[in-house]
Amino acid sequence: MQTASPTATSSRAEQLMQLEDQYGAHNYHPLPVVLNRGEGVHLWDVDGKHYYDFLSAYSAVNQGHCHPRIIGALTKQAQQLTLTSRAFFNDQLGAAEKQLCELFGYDKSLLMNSGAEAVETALKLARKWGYQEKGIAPNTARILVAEHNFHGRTTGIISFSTDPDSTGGFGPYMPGYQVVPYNDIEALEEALKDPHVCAFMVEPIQGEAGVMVPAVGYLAQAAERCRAHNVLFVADEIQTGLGRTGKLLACDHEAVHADILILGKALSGGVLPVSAVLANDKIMLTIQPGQHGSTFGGNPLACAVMRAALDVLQEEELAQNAAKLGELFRERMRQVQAKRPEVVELVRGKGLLNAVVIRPADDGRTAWDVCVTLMERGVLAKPTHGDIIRFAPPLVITEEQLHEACDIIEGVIMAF
Ligand code: IF1
Repeated sequence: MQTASPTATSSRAEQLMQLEDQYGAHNYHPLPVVLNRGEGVHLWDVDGKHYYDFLSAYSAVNQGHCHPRIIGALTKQAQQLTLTSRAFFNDQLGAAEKQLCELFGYDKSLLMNSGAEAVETALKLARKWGYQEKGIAPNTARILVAEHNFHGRTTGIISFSTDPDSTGGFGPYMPGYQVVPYNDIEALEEALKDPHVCAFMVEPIQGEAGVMVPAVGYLAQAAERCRAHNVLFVADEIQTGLGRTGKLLACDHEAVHADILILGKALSGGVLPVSAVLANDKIMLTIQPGQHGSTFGGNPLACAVMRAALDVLQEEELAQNAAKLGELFRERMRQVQAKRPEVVELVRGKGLLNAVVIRPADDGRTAWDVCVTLMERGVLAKPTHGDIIRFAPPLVITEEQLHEACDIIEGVIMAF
């Protein structure tokens, strides 16, 4: 694939960006590229320019854009039955729930739509369990979360965010949460002594915070400390799950089996919103009929898509590919760091969830400027928190495609 030459965005692209500016909320600041086609690791803009996708819609497109198996399942089911609501049974949900429970090793699953909805579901389950099983006094349950967490954008979830951009101006906040430092067992142990604590929810690797990988053993020790204090260990694997870090789940790197597992994003291969919460009966059955739900949760279309997305993940051995190519990517980036230590501060990640921290240039140019130049050269990535570029291509990427994209990234950094 020849690399794209730098070109100004066309009038068509400008026109489409202007539409969003005029008629859309300004809750994002996208890179100035207007996409209209995706296939595997490839994206094209309205002018036909090619890009390698190194964001994967924040790990929702692990199986690659428009995977034929998943699109096939979507179009077949879409012509048969898309939504019944849970007022009735349908012929897709039970089989989808079974596949989830057998693949991840839990008694039961509860299907929702967005990741935030699954996170809220997990928090409600943890509280219910705390009252009914742990005997915590009504309305006094507390949930521990990690500093620099990202679990979604609802008013409940941002109540325990430590990011001013996520919380500013949205108060008042939901009580019942306590923030503990990430990757700090002693601090967690201290907080766990509070008998009102029913759960500790954590990302196995903090994505939005900048791909913060905890010390080896942290997840296993945290889970063990939670068990010792009769507190639920809740893993938010919405971004790190489904092969992204080189294992089916990031928790698998430490053989941790979370009491409550939260999945989303690539659960549908990026085709439509599907999320899920998995737990064993003693937790899941604390919610009885009429106590939780959602209009689209567990709809037949989402179930058909999810089943195909999970099949693709396993049959194409995407976790294994992520492990192998992730090592290669970090090696390539460390070679660049060795050549330009004044530009590349550090490289970190696991599997194909990686980040390169860019030192701002003397003239004020930042990671954003690197991403704009990457875009012009045909690689799409987005900075987070100013100086960190997250690189997360679809897990279907080949070694040849990875090297081609690394050549582009190296070229941009060497010229930065
Ligand atoms: C945005 C971030 C990533 C997540 C984890 C729950 C959710 C997310 C670990 C909620 C969602 C998305 C949200 C999107 C950008 C992206 C993101 F930058 F916001 F933080 F990936 F890192 N748990 N992450 O990563 O899932 O409700 O979005 O389906 O809000 O800008 P959702």
